Amino acid sequence: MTDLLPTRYRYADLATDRRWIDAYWQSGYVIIEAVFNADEISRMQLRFDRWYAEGMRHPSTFRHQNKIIWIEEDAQVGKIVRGMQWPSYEDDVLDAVRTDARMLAILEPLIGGDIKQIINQLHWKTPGARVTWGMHRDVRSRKPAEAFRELATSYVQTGLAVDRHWAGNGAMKILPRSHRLGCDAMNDFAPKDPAATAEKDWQDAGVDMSQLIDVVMPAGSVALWTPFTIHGGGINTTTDNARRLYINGYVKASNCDRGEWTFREGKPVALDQANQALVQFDEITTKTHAFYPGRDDHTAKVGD
Ligand SMILES: O=C(O)CCC(=O)C(=O)O
Repeated sequence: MTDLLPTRYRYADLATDRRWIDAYWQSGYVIIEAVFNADEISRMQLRFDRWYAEGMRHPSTFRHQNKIIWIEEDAQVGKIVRGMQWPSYEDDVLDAVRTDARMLAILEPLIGGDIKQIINQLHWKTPGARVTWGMHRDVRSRKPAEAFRELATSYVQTGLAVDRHWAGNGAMKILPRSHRLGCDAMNDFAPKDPAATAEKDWQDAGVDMSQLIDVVMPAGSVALWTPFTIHGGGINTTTDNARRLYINGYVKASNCDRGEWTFREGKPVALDQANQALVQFDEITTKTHAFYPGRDDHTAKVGD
């Protein structure tokens, strides 16, 4: 086997130490520390807290076009917000992060300067709650498949640590080099139990999980991984340490029929809340009102 390159770098070194680019393709992930500073992280934490509070005002999962806030009942701690998508239509702090020049500096060497975004997502692992995203490959969510061409080399997922992440507070796990493993039969795998880390399912499918790593990150770091990298899991077993992760998923624009434009020729593109792009919600142009998925009253007005 060729020598393995380091998978951990500092943002300030990226321009001179270009090994991170080959490391990403070689290992299916890299971790870049010190991308955002402490003041920026404090501002993001406040916005995460604001969205969490907004979520808690709803009786159940709430959708308004691309924006969705996932509410769950946890056996230990009761009602929680698990995550949300597309805060950036309404949140200037989070919006600025997804089009930040540092994000472009990380993305451009991997997928060029014409970029769309198909994920803009916040994850909370509330202390004591059994919240996890069982081990999986993101390819399972890139549907319909024909809308996502050359997925392996066109799509980069980024996860920004809005708190320090470590095993105790539920840091995500990654299986290095798992993007090249094959095991394609598991590409659509999602555990039936949303509280399962699902490591055993992959073992049962013949994947050696002994090299699994915790994606340990100081706040302000950004982890990158590919759509075929096996990742997920992690449970926050602390009683008082939040674990907030800001995920932005980017794609080479020419290879994707969905998503919001993010950079055109390396220049940021603003979102237009009134004209949202087709991303994952297929009824984006026909169901323009807010509603509670799974409830009878799909026209329920909320927030007033
Ligand atoms: O929030 C986490 O720890 C898991 C994230 C993840 O697996 C995903 O976004 O695909």
